[in-house]
Amino acid sequence: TPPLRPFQITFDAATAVVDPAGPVLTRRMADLEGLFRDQRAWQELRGSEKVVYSVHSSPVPETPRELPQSITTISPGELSGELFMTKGHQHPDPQGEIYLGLTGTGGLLLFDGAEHAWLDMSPGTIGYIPPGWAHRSVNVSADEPYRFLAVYPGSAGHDYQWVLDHGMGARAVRLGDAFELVPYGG
Ligand code: PAN
Ligand code: ZN
Repeated sequence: TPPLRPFQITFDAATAVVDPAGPVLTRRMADLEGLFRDQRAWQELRGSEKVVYSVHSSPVPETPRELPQSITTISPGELSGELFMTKGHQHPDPQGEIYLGLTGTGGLLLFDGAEHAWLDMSPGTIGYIPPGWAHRSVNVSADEPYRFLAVYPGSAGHDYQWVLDHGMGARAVRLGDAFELVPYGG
């Protein structure tokens, strides 16, 4: 592929439309196997058409030295109290990443294999993900989508099995009008 020329990308924070557009990914319950605490409830809903989250990417490719970007939108919702979330992953080539909150309220759960961390995210917040920290995003609002922009090194890669093997250190669970973090296994 020829080197990229400088170009402009516009996005609409209200709709997640990226122009020019790259790949769009849609995640439903069926795509989230083994991630929610209540596996029985997940089984019952695995055929659901409801979109848990979507990812709109720009056309910048995931290749070394490039800086791809994507906008993730997580629907409001929960499964047996556990808030709607992304799968979460580790970058096999440990490199940093930044998230910028666009709309709604959410959280960035990070886990380095021993310790977890939580960053509150809202419009204007930059969440910094240091190299070596697995990361998952959560929508903490009961009625509004949570949307953020991610910028990451094109050679970082995405390891989803790591989260299935190691967990994320904690889970975000609804508690009245708010939420709490509970131990991953509990
Ligand atoms: C983000 C994530 C995006 C979707 O662009 O890929 O929010 O989450 P999952 O990839 O965990 O399904 C990012 O962190 N890229 O590196
Ligand atoms: Zn990432």
